[in-house]
Amino acid sequence: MPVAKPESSDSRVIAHVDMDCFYVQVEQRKQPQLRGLPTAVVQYNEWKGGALIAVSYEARKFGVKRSMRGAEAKEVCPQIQLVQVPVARGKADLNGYRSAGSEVVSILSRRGRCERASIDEVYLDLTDAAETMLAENPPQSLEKIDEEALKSHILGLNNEDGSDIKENVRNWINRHSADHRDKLLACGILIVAELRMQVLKETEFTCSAGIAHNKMLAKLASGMNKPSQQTVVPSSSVNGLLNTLPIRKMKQLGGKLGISLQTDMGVNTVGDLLQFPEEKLQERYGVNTGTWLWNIARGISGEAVEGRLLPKSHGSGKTFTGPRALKTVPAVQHWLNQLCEELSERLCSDLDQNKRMAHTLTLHARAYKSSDSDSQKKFPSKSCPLRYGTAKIQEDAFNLFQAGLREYIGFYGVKTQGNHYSGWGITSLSVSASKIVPIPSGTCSIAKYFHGQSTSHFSSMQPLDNVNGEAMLLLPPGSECYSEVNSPKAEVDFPKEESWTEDTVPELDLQEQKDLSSSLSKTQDGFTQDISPSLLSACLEQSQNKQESDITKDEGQFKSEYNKERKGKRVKDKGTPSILELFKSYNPYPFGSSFSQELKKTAEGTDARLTIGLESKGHSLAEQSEVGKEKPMHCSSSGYGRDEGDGRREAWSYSIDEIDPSVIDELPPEIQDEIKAWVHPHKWRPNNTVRRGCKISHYFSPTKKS
Ligand code: DCP
Repeated sequence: MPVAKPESSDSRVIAHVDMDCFYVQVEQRKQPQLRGLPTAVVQYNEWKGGALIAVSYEARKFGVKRSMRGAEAKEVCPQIQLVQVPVARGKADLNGYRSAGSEVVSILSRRGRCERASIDEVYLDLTDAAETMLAENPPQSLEKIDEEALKSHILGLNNEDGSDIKENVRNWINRHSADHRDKLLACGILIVAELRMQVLKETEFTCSAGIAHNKMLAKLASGMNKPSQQTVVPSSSVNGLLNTLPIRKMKQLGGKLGISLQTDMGVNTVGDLLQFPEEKLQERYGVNTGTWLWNIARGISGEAVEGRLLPKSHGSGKTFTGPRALKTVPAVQHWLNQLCEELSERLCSDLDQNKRMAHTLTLHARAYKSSDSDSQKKFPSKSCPLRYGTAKIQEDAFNLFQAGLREYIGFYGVKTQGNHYSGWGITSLSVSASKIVPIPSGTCSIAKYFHGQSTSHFSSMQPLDNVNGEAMLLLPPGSECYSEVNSPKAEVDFPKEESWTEDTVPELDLQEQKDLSSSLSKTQDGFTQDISPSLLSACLEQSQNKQESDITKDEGQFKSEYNKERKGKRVKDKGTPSILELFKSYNPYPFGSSFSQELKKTAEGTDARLTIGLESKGHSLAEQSEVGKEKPMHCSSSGYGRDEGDGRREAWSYSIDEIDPSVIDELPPEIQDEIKAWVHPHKWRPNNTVRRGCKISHYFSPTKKS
């Protein structure tokens, strides 16, 4: 459900930048001979020339639409150039488009806080830049206003008297009598025009933009004048813009809520909402949604630009329409393996490049049953904690699928029909990784120790109440299953996610992505405490050699970002993040074993020890270890599945004196505090006996040699 957020300030300058016919532009950059020609990108599916997923503006003039297939487009525009989307693993490969989007983001983010909303859309908060310009270099002081800015469309600016449009825009920008908010927007016009020209210069792509005082209005405006133009919404023209706007066109009102407003309240345009007092809307839709509706009718939206250059989730999906529907379990498994392989690759590169880890794996599918009275039943989406490593993701995704299928066709259906066609078909499959959070810098080094070890799953997520019992039966032991079908979050309409690879079918894919992201992304809550170094190892395997230098290079920057983030969150966090928590999440023994940690301090101080060990079958290995001996301890793994049998784990035990204080700096700040608190009053002696400059990982080496 939408949530009303108070307007943080009514003098913000927000831009929404949307690339024009984005995939077409990317393909035209690769093949410059296509520039200026009617062109469309078709998806990977040769049936009737493939479905169009992006159409150039030249082709649109001929009536070519995204809903068409290639053959149909040729009928209305015989000279159309059809370019097939790149293909990998038998499906669309969107990596090229994704990185082209990143090029644009890196330029746009130079002038203000930047939120990447999808593969080709960005929000910018330009308030500071506009305030600075107004204070130091206001438009009136400029010798020349750039042509691109003069081409802006300013809503409410009357051009009907035949006067020179550009001259009107120039006057509007230069008005001395304008209020502060309009003056800021005038600066926004100049800044956005400049950014768009810079994008064109550096990437060869054109884009369009909306400039307003909030995200909602900026987004509405960006699509009003395309391609390669910008539209401005001064506050005086908000009512005019919203009055006639069909209610379902508003973000978050395309679904059930919009339908209810139309059918139950007779609201067809946003303006129609104005007649209802806030209390009435709250009565009908709840306090939050009621207030939100009351606000949007007046163009009020407090939603902040998030300052996020990276996607909130990664996903990989494919559609199997018509005769391509998957009708056997092995066929589904084959495709799931492909999708998971791609997802895993992306997760690893995200970890490698951005030091971020995802925590939740979700499987979505669309299905039909050929003979069923319950044909409306949806294939349930299923989630579980995400384990890194392609094989593990494949295994878990397949188990999620089986859980979903069992729920969809019934327990006995699955049992008796096995792999044979049994009247069901899968028309789309997707896997996604969400709850992506940055990893604190210290764990990079720690993670190296865990390289190659088997993993269990890790997650801070608590199972939902409505976990499906049957589904649980099919999940790997130790995995929780989260059913998203009944999740209240599923109704929230979220912007499409950036990092999707989908073999697209125009009529459903983006909406599906939105639906999916809505059910997943809302839970993203910044930092979590359950850092699981072993998860990292699966990816670190892939870039082991490179990693050493990368980590060293990035740690400083990452640490400073982490510290910055933590500063804001510390007060809010429930409980104190703890190194103990950190190690608790590394639990390779879901059954019968658990982690134990202890810090043994003695009054004398020199015997103080940091011990991190594993308990097995009720015995703490740390306890078995003779305090003072540094011999690593081992026990057998009883982890599930393919991890069985490879497990030998160690306990670590150090005298406080042996720990180089400098390595503590590698840990997240609250853990540093905690360790220092342990040591104090035992006294922390910086010039102790230890080797300075070694890494925290040294202390986790199974063959510690001091
Ligand atoms: N896309 C897709 N499947 C869809 C819709 C879009 O694969 N059903 C891809 C192709 C588009 C890109 O996403 O180029 C961005 O989508 P937009 O909706 O922003 O549309 P375009 O950028 O193509 O055109 P416009 O200039 O109208 O924004």
